[in-house]
Amino acid sequence: MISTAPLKTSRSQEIFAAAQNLMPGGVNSPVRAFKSVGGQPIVFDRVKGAYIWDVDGNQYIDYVGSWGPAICGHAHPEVLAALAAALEKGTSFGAPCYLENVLAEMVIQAVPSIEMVRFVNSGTEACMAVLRLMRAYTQREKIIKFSGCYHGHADMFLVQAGSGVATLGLPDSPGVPQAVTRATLTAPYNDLEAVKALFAQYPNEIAGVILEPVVGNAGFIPPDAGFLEGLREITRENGALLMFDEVMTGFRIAYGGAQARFNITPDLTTLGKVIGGGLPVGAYGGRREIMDMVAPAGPVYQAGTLSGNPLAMTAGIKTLELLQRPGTYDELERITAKLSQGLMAAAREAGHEVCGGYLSAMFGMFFHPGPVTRYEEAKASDLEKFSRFHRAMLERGVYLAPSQFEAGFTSLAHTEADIDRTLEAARTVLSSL
Ligand code: KE4
Repeated sequence: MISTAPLKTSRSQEIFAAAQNLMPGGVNSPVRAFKSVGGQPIVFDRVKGAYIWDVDGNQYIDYVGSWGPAICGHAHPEVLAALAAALEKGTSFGAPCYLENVLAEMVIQAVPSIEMVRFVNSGTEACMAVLRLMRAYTQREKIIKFSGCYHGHADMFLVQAGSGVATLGLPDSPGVPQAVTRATLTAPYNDLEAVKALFAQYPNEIAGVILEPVVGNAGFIPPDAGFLEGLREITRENGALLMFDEVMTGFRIAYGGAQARFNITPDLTTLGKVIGGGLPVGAYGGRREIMDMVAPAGPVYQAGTLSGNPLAMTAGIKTLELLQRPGTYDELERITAKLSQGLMAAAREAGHEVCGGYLSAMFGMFFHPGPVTRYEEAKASDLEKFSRFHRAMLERGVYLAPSQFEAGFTSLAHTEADIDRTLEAARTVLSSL
């Protein structure tokens, strides 16, 4: 049954209260604590398809999708069946396994920039490793990232990062040595002149540029026309590398990622989320001459106990097989367009100034007259109104990402009826927000 206000959350409250004595903030990842939207964080019990249920039995239409992995719908029967079979053979080998070849070949065939790939266990690990590789290959130390972009929680990226860092207002987390962040330069997203200026200021010192080709960690912010092409040209002119962090956009914006959709070939790419089908997988890959530097083929060290484990490989393989089915991305684009356009129309009809949009199965909306082309503008949106919107939608059975500085995610399991029900709830909420 889809929830209606007010939510019964007594069991969530009980469990969350106990959790706060066991784990920092009661969570294992900050954004889950609802700090930026306020109100009682929800403790969940199970997921299936487009839905998620909390421990009080409330059902929600889920637009978080575990932050990206659930693009085929949660607990897809074919993924579960493949995992059940794989479980019979054990959970981890810590040794080469054929399934790693299978997923590696699928990723290499799908992603234009990847000639060779290394699997790790999270997006953070992938971004950490690829940065080490960029520095080793170029023998330069500085990197350029963009304010509001999030590349996991490794020290060198926690400079004007997005996602939970933005949510918590921790532009430079305590504990991050200045010596580390000194080599991290930042520019506003969509600002090519700022990037050119940094290269002019630090000639021959910048190993490369790392970015989310479509931003999902400052809210949803797509690249301006020419931005990605401009970065490709500037990095080439300066002997620097271009790295697309496609942990979120990979296999979501298109089967080949944002780089396929925008027809840009970066030197290196990171992946995560979808390629694990809900189990812990990250990956980095790119040109063979660069990847050949990674141990044990080359001197750049990186390792991981559970990297390439058979369960995660199995879930990833089955998920990509499902995504290869004809019409998948047309359907994702169609259902997401209806949702995104419907949400903004409902907001405008209720007199709210909003902007936003969607690309394939990723969407976002700011309470801001627009345009929002960079994090600085996103921060100027009406965050308080977003918090009220989020809570009211939750009480009507719609689970949106609990922060303005996140994106929304649809899946192949979201139906017309789910979208209609979401828009009906939005019209009710927005008319009295
Ligand atoms: P993980 O270490 O969380 O697997 O990946 C880090 C990462 C790297 N790059 C991009 C573009 C990402 O979006 C992420 C992680 N995304 C967040 C959601 N904005 C994960 C959710 C969370 O932190 O709980």
